[in-house]
Amino acid sequence: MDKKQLSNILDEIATLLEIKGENPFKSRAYKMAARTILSESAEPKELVAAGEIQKLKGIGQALSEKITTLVTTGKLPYYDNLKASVPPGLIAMTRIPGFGPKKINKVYETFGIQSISELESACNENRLAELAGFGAKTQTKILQGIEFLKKHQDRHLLHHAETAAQPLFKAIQDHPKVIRAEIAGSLRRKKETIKDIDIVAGVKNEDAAEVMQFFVDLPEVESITGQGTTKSSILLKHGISADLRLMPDSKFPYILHHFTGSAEHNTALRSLAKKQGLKVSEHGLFREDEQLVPCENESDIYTALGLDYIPPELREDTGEIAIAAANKLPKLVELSDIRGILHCHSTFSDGANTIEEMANAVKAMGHDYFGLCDHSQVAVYARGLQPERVVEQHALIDELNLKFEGFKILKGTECDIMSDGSLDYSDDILATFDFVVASVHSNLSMQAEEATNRILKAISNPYVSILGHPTGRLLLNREGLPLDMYRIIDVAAAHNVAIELNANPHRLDIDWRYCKYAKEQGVYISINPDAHSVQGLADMGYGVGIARKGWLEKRNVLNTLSLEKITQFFDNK
Ligand code: DGT
Ligand code: CA
Ligand code: ZN
Repeated sequence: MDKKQLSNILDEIATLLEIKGENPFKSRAYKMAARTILSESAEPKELVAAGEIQKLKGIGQALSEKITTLVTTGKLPYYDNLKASVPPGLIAMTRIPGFGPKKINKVYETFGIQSISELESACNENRLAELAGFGAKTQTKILQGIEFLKKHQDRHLLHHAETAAQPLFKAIQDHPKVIRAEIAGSLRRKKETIKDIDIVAGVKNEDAAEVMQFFVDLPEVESITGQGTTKSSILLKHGISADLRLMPDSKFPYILHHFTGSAEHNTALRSLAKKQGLKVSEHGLFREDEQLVPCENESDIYTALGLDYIPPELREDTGEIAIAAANKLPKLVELSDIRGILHCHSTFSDGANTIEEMANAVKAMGHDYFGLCDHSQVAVYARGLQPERVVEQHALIDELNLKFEGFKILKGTECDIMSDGSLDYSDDILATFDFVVASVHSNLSMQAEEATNRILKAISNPYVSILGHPTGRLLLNREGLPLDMYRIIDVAAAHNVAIELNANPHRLDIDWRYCKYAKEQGVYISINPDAHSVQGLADMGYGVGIARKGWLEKRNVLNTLSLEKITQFFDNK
């Protein structure tokens, strides 16, 4: 059990305790322990072996014993019993946006509500409006949350799908009878949410049944929803479905291409092929006389259609086919183009690692700079920095910077954008930072016009260099502000403000669909992990995937600039 798994279980215990209405101190202790475990550099197994668990902050004897049992046996009777004692419908309710365990406990205790559909009926009958701590507004919010959940419940976040897909894919790829294999579908196209995992593989005909049997027998499989020799479908223990498609290896390029999609890209490609007297499908690329056009890989398929190779991320039918025909596809940004990391948090606000730990980790990634951006004062829930703490932090950064050579910590802030578009620090405080990221965290249920004006006012402040996670959305959880993003990009261009592509897989905000427009207007996109711990830095990969979906090249991404160039950009503000 790694620290992520352990920390998830501890978090789940905290939630279960809250749903049961137990002593809040108890659930808080589990929540804190979950965070502590995550912020440790050592894995739980090592900590247990060294007898270090109990020495960790906030972990007493009882908790340390439970953690030890979990880590050494992979099980914990206390956890199993706790889970069994809570009706499953109550646990399902935790997925309703804005409906937390405390409220779940309240409706259960008061009305005996045990499922989402019972909750929905109670709201429709106006029964929650009178309940203390609820009210008509909360009731409407719950109904909206249930609607949202219904709309999105069959989709999964990119990182969850990827975590679920990797061991599966690896097992198939390593199978001795598999000639080649690839992940296809929306996962290969790096979509921000995924309905199901698609894997394709080339095998010899006579091996197909054996490989399929191996697939459905994998330990990750919860249930089998279909089994054949060319296609099988399973439900994973993660709750995500996966399809495996097998073909003779000579057909591999065609199935890989077809099942990578998108369906819209395939349709557009099919009509282009038709004009050339060709037919393209999962079965192959055929001439009018039904002769197969031999292709060894995907690239050959595009070549046969007179196109440059189109990277999977671009296959969304947003103009990529015409551009590929004109040999004008962009050279998409890559993770190795990144020169520095901006917008991260430290223990000064709500991060789990110190500034020094974060900076060292960024330096170890081979980067040239690290832009720290702790929260501003209004963000009390995140221990936002009062002006005196800013001064203290800057002194510490100056001291740390003396130790580095060819690397620099930049003094940034993630300054809250207030409801009226003003900023949470006065201009004289903002002036003391090297750069300012301005973000919204509160009052996210505004109408489009008011919300857009709020952002426009904020980015018109001369100290703002980057607009952070513009809408404040949480994927599959809350919509965020309904912004007129084109107007915002126009104004950002006029004021020379960069826009963040927040790489946290729960956000991925700015949405990739707007990146091409930003690129055309000459607005820099800054790919920022918004990391709250050293582990969070790895989210950069998701950000780069989304940037590629948005057609971005190295020159469009702010943090591909050298330290000298980015300092110039910030100083010009
Ligand atoms: P999702 O919804 O996240 O699973 O997205 P995809 O793109 O993975 O969609 P999926 O799993 O339904 O199908 C995988 C690919 O198979 C899809 O990207 C293109 C191809 N495909 C599936 N259905 C159709 C179809 O009706 N027409 C065409 N042209 N292609 C299809
Ligand atoms: Ca899929
Ligand atoms: Zn933020």
